[in-house]
Order: sequence, then structure tokens, then C-alpha cells
Amino acid sequence: MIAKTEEDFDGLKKIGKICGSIRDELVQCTKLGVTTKELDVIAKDLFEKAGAQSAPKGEYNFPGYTCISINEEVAHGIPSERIIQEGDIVNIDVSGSKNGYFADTGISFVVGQGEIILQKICDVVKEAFDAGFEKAKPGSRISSLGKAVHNVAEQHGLTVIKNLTGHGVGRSIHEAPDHIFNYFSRWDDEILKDGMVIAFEPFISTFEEEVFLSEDDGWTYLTDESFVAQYEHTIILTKEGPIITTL
Ligand code: M3C
Ligand code: CO
Ligand code: CO
Repeated sequence: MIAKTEEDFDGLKKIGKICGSIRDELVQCTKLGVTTKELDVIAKDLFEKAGAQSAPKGEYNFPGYTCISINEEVAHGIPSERIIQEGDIVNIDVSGSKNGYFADTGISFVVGQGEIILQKICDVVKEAFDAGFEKAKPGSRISSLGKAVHNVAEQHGLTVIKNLTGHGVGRSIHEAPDHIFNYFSRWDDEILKDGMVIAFEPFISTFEEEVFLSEDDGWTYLTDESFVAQYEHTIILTKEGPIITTL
């Protein structure tokens, strides 16, 4: 969407704050021995208390209030009886709506002591987010974000996921612009506009560049042999500077 009115800005900020705080609470509660379903129940309660709705559930009838993905699961992991183990890389992605406004945020992190490469991809994806964020201004080409993300990945001997992307957000969870790629795409010459609301979510990978959909559940995006980290915020682009609603 293009945010124009004070009501738009207030509505986007309100749901951004709710999703950001649910994300932080779930990260805090992610301890050894906890199941992803237990984390999802916490999110369900927090959405209810805030008078907000889960976007995956409300928009797609996803079997969970949040997406929680572990190790080979990259995104859209279904909360389940799976138990969090020492050294797991976990991604928590929280998206929701209130009064018709949406926000989307996610983070990958390592539980306890993990392989060094896992912490590295979590650090690099934040660096990639920051590099793309620098380009997130009205008047910039949308492809400059992906270019920045891919550059950071390559500087660290890593790569990006090419078939998962960021997207527009605001009045629904996924809307125009449809894709913010994690690499430079020459044909992607759309210009970012004043008031445009985007969910910017780089995915950094150890070497594979594509994820595939689980044939078992039809939801979860998986990798074969790589590890992947994601970092996502909802951003309102304005001439006066960007506003991250999900901090
Ligand atoms: N918040 C998710 C979508 C959840 S709806 C099942 C997202 O937009 O960040 C992702 N899109 C692709 C992978 S994660
Ligand atoms: Co998300
Ligand atoms: Co998203």
C-alpha cells in the first residue's frame, strides 16, 4: 500500500508494534526442550490480548498463528511437537493485522551453542538487511535492495535464496510490489514511492540458492544441505526517512 493519511501511519505502527513484541517474546521463550507448538500458543494469546489477528491463519488458513522453522526448514514451518534442541537455528516469523492494517517481521537465531557457521549467517543476514535498508528510499530502484543483499552475501563467501522474496504489505500480508529479490534482477526496475510499505526480508544461505516445498505438509520451505537465515521488518518509505514499524 501507499500510506497517506495519519490513520494509515497510526494503524501500520500499531500492528507493527504488536508483531514486533510477539516476535521478541517468542525469541525469549525459545529454550531447550520447548516445542514450537508451545511457542505458537503464546503467540495466539498475545494476538488475542492485543485485539489482533494472525495473518498466516487469517489470510491463508495456515495451521498455526506464527511460522516457526528449524534447521532444514527455511520458512513457513508449522508449529508442532518438534522440540527445540541445543545448536538449532530457529526462525520465528510473526505477521498479523489489526483494523485492516498488516505487519510482517522475522528473525533467525541460534539456540545455545551451535556450529560457528550458523551464527555467521544470522549476523550476515542482519548486515544484508542494513545494506538493503540504506537503499530503501523513495526514488530508488527496488532492485538496488537485492543488489545490496547479494553483495553482502558474496563478501562473506555466502549466497542468497533466489526463490523467496520480500514484498509489499499494508492492507494485506502480501501485496504490490510483489517481489523484492535477494539479488540484482535487471528487469526489476520499479521505483520505490513515497509512502510505500514493504516487508524487506533477505534470506542468506550457505550455498544452495533455491528452497523447495515440503511434499509432506505442502507448506514448509526446505533446504537439502544448506543452512539459511532470514531477517525481516515492515518499513514505511517516506521522503523524511524510513519508518520501521516492527522494531
Ligand atoms: N511472513 C511470511 C509469510 C507467512 S504466510 C504463511 C513471509 O512473507 O515473510 C514469507 N514469505 C516467504 C517466506 S517467509
Ligand atoms: Co514474514
Ligand atoms: Co514477509
